[in-house]
Amino acid sequence: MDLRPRTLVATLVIALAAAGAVSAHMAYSKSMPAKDAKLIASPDHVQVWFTQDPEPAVSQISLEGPNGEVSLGKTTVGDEKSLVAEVPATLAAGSYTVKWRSAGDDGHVMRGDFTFSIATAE
Ligand SMILES: [Cu+2]
Repeated sequence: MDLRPRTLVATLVIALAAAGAVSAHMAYSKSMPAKDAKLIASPDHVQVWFTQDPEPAVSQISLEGPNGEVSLGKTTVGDEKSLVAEVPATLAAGSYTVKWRSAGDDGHVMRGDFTFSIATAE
């Protein structure tokens, strides 16, 4: 390793930037229904797990279906760094997109979405 001061500083800057990029933002970890799941019955809730504890004040789960926006219950914090929202009505067959918005340790609001489908309604 080159131990000249300029090289050391450059190496340190690169190392810090890399560490920041890895740890800064919260991210989707898993969900129920799972991403790309093909269900045969309507789920009674949607739950999304993250890599950090979700901040309740900015957290929201919403759901779009074949007939537009589906109203969900209030988004609440669940177990093990998750958000949960009840699905009050039985969902018809079709393709659905879950959209989430939340923030983790650094306070940056992150958004993401994933889809699942229901083959037949119950
Ligand atoms: Cu961030």
